[in-house]
Amino acid sequence: RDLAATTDRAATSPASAPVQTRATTPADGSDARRKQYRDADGLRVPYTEVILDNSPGTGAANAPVELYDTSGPGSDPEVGLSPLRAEWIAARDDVETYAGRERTLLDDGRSAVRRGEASHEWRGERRAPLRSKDGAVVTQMHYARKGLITPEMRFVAARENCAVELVRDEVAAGRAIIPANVNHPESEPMIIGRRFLVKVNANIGNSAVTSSIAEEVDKLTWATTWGADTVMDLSTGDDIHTTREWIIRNSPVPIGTVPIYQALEKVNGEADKLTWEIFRDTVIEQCEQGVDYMTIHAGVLLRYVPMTAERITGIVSRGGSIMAGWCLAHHEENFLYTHFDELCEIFARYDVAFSLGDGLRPGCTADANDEAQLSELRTLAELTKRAWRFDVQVMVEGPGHVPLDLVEENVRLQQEWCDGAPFYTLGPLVTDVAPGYDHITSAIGATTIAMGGTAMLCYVTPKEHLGLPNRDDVKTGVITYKLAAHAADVAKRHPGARAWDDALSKARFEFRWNDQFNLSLDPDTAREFHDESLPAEAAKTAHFCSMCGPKFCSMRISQDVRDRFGDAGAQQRVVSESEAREGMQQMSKTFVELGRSVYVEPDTADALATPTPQD
Ligand code: IRN
Ligand code: FE2
Repeated sequence: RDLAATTDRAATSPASAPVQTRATTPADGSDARRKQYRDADGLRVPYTEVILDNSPGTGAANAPVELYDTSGPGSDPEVGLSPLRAEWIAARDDVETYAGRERTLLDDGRSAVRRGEASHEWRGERRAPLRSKDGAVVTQMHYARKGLITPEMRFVAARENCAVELVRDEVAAGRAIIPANVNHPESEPMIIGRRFLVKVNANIGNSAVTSSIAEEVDKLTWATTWGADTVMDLSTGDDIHTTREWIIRNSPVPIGTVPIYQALEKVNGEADKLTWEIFRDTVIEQCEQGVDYMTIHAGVLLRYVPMTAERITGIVSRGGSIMAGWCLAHHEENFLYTHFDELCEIFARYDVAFSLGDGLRPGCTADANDEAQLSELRTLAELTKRAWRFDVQVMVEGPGHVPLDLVEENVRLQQEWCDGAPFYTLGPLVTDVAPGYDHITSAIGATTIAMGGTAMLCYVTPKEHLGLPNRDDVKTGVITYKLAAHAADVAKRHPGARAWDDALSKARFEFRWNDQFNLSLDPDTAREFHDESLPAEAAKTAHFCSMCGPKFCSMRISQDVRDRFGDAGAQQRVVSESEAREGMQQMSKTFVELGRSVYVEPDTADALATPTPQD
């Protein structure tokens, strides 16, 4: 095929086709996948556009594909992102800055990155923290329940391609949340709920052995580039506040944290020294910085702790074990539980969402769905309803490690007990025998639980149980979870979800290799794998790949059938019976000539509608 023909789309695509064409597209397709914005009633809503090949011989018109985009507009780490939502927040006229207090970054962090090789100055805008006026409630749930439609809801609806009323109704009912702290105006609103696309969270953060702040910001950007919908900063150790500040200022996605980790740092790691006051102040500090949701392990009740005694792996949650340790040391009820209403009042003033922690989640398949886990879930259900009384948004965290046959029960019980509050699970891993591959053992469980209605999946990287994920692990984790989430969307028949698959399948069938790469979750890897064996540019239009070679390609054979009976890609022409018989005999002959070792995909065999040589 003439490669030059691909350079002028406008001239070659059928005039009547609803295809957006551009004058030139490089043959390697590198410019064909790019970030775009669509205007939704004055809001600039991001998406990834994939322009497809419409040169002659590619079959029917291939309209551009629009994909959900999480990557944000990009930022200089020392300046941060511009505050997209600042005007929306100000226009509601229900928040105020409070005098004399500026972000701690400006007090202790003026020199900012202390750990990286270079020391960087913060050069971005200095904004004082906001909180609601007179203790007012400023949550998206509050507005939704009052029947108000916020720009955040409109933005979400445009991103999800759904009616804004659906967004408002689901948020009002507590079945979805829009994590959107008033102090994180840089974020592009997104929604977590079972009626919407399944979301993926990526955890980053330095720990004891540590990485620099610059590296953590880089991991954030890297994670959102590959599609992370939210990022949790689980940093421990020094510089926790400054690291988080840089992450939030540069994050286009909601940021979550587990504040008990920082509270524990403040008491030098001695859990029994923790107090409600230390914890509360840590929470307020993080609310002021702009953390959008926080994991709160308030369901680890004193009386549940002994239920873990007989387990193989006891308590595996970090937060869970801190709280269990505190409860046992004091022989008192968990202070997160006893002070829960005060937490609700604080969260309501900033619009911070609860992520009710599953501190007693199973840490191995043997411990799944046991009394400790399910008792905690009942308490999380009670706390969900308590938070809703304050109009505070809630999601509920789930396991963990669960054998595949017990996975579905987890989401069923959570949805039933928590009145449909979004479920947010860590995998679950469906077997314990594959360290090094736990992104896969967990993606199996994650797909299943998402298909059952889980709204967000916390990724697991190949380093799970083994070490701190590096950049490659973050990418592998995100891509693995994006495919789990999308597989669930498709299985749920989420409106529009399969269109992406169909576009890629059609590109595959028509040997539009660049289109296949550009439509992939990970175009780089797809292109790299293909080029490993067939690097030549001409191979990007070749009607085979190196897997089967030119002779044995089932896709090519199917195409030949179409060519024989009708125009490729067009509606199949009605053929007379004798014509069909003749064609089938011809194909049968071709098959016999190719030999019995040819493997034909079952669907391809169907498409051929002819006896294979084996028959
Ligand atoms: C998600 C679902 N269940 C647990 N998670 C995540 O686990 C949670 O959101 C946080 O990112 C991480 C650490 O939790 P623990 O170990 O402190 O419970
Ligand atoms: Fe684990």
